[in-house]
Amino acid sequence: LQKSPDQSIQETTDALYNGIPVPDSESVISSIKYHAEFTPSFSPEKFELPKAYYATAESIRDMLITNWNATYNFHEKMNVKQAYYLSMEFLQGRALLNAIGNLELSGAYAEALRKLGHDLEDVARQEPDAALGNGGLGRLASCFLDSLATLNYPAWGYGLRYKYGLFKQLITKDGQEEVAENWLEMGNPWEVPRNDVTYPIKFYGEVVKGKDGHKTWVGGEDIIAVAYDVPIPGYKTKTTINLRLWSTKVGPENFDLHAFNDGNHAKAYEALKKAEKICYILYPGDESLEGKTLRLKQQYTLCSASLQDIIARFERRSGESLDWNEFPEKVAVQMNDTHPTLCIPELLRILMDFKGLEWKEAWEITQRTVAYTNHTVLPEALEKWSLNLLQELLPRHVEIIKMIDNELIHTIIAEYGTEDLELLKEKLKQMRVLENIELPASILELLVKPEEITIVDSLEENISKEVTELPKTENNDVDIRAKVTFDPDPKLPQMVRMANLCVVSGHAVNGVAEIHTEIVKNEVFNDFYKLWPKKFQNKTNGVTPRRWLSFCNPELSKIITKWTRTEDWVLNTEKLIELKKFADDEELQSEWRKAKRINKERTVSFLKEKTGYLVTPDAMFDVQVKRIHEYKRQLLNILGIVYRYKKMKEMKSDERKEKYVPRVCIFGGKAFATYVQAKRIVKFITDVGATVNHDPDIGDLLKVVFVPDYNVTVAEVLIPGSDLSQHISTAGMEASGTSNMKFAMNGCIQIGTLDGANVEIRQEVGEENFFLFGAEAHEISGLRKERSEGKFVPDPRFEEVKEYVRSGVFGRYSYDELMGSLEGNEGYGRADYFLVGKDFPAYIECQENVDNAYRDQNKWTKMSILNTAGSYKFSSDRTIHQYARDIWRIEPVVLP
Ligand code: B1N
Repeated sequence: LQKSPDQSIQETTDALYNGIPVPDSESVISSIKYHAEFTPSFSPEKFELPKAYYATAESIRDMLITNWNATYNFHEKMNVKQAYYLSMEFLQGRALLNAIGNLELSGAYAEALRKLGHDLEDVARQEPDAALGNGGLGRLASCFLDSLATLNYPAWGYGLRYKYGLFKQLITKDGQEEVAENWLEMGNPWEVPRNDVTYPIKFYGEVVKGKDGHKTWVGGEDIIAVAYDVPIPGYKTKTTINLRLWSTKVGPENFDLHAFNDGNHAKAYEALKKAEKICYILYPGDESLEGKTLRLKQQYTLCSASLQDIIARFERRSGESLDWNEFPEKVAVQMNDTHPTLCIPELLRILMDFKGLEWKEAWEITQRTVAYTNHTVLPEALEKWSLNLLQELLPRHVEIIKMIDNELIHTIIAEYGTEDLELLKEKLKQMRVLENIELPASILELLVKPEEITIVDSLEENISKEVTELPKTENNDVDIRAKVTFDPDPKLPQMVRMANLCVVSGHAVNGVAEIHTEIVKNEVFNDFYKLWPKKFQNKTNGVTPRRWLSFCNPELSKIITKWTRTEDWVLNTEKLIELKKFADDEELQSEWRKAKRINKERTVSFLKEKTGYLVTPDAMFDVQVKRIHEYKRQLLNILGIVYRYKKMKEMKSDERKEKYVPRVCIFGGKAFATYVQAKRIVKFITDVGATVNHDPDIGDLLKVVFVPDYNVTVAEVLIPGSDLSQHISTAGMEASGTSNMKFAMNGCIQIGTLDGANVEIRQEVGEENFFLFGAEAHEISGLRKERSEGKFVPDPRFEEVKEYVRSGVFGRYSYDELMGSLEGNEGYGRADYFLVGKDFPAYIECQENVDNAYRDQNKWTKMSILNTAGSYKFSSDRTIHQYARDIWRIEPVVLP
């Protein structure tokens, strides 16, 4: 080794610090060589893959840590307000090329590795995906981190370090199979274990009240949360923020040495196992309710550890001048959906039980600190936890949640008055945090005349006292009691509604696309919207243009830079609008098509490798990739394909070639393991592929490919290489969608419904550059009603396609159940709840328009260019600026 590692790192980082963008490849080489030699997890043989990857990653990590430290120290010194993004999911994908790209070191690293006998791309392919998330919600969190760092905002992410991320999907003859993926197996070069950053976490136990009235939560199970930091580099900036992921362990006192000495090893390790289990695995449900104790323990671990950490930092930074009322001026906590709701009672608990604040003060501080993002209106995805389970696991938090519920009840009574008790009762029932639980006694006291009933205890005592304990008198307070209270239905569980808790406690509530926010305000949380209209805001999602255009599509990026005459679009996507001017330019069009062709060829090799199918890049690539869910309507897509296939089969060869544009229909996505209907859809798609792809009549006119194990890395290949992308959810059900934005950026044209961010994408790219079809959100409930009353008359083409499937052309696996779910037939599914039948005719007609448009390649290319141009709005930089300004009230801090 020519140079000491310190020397070479210093030179590389000095170069960065002094604004010299490209350190020479020699210093990169010595840094890589150093790690190849001294990174202990590899045997000192030849410099081969995957060792070359780990050494390269470690060398980049050194630079990230230098910048991370500089950022941390500067934020600490400036003591500015900081935002914390709490999320149960971060879907980071691979980090190497992203970090190299953000540091603008692609050239130096490519050259250094070449000299060492490797190709940078090959080296990068060694990295496993960090899949600590299910889909859009987790990926959004990761895009936000990239934007926060890039825009120099003082902000951190907090999450959990799952040992196993999202399962790996295998596609077999039986459909989807799930396998655990151990992404940490070879070590994770991107994390820094902070063995000194630990916090105690408690479960179970009981609440005791001291003589002074002070509450303490004692006993139970104690574990320790330990921090793992992942540096997140910004693009073209030194700012490197932190993603702090918690893992769990137990202290030495929990190892039962006596049991071990007695030979009872299972007992000796019991506590250890329990603690480790918490961060073992990501819950693979996407928009489904999974009321398991382990999930609740995960949520609480995230909330408790993060809040303790945030509070410790606040205290340290405040020093002598500590003032808790200043807390919301220094801290903004964003809850990514309701999964981190427990940070509300946790913050209150710490403030009251440890910092000695009174309820009123603590409640006000909490409200000014936290804000909530809603990501779904599907009723089955709105989290509720059983009160009994919460009571057992977190008894002190239940007391606090009851106090919040109590505050809310007061607000509701103040709003609706006591004139119309029926109305009041209804509103209480719908809006309370606690579901199916009698009103607290203190509330009743408010409602009946004070001289008739006297209750002496304090507020906090009363809230747990049940109404039934009240003395019954003969006069009309009994009446009132009967009118406003209700006996909890013993057959129904008593629940805590997490979304209501978030809406009451947060100073801001936001939806993730305009149409979604309207539904949140006017339907799902309408009662709350009427109470606090100013709380509700829209923050349309976005995606990072670094990962999702610049790095994943270098071919197109070069062209964009050439025609906008600047690289600035990577930081300022409004520059993309510039492309509009040249949408008809033949030279640009020809370059644009060439880039698409190269990307499609990359997809061809990828599909060959992953599925064995060899497809032609001459065909239109028509892609639907997202989690498999009935509301996303992969079933509509595949039935459209089946209909097309049937029609093709009915034609003569010449006629067929005349009428249809060759297509490769690509699907990808994972189904929740216990979501039977979603798994049937996967199986159905692969069965259709197996028939169609081997049909000699059809040849290259139609291919149907299911890409196994769809993840961030797969998306980075498929999105740049597709022509058409499908976003066809039942209107009103997809909160936003974010892949629609990625496809638009990469010049793919969409076929879609007026749902989620599609509405805004269509507005920006222009109606004529978007294939729209289907029922609109405001029509859906009427259509469902019509359906359930048996008034819906299906289009004959829909009947025809179902009949064709049932006839057994694609085999006979479970198709009765699948097709049956589309009937207004009680026996199966939900009587086409997602309105596939209603939208089917409009969909297949719209697909004919797509074919016609594609035949005119100049027109299509123009549409493609205008999609990229119109995608400027969907940068997560824009979204993050809006959160920073409207919700968090934080300012960028540029490092000197
Ligand atoms: O969040 C994305 C949106 O773009 C999508 O439209 C939306 O479907 C997605 C429970 C969820 N909503 N809810 C979830 C994820 C995991 C889980 O355990 C619910 N994911 C979304 C980003 O806004």
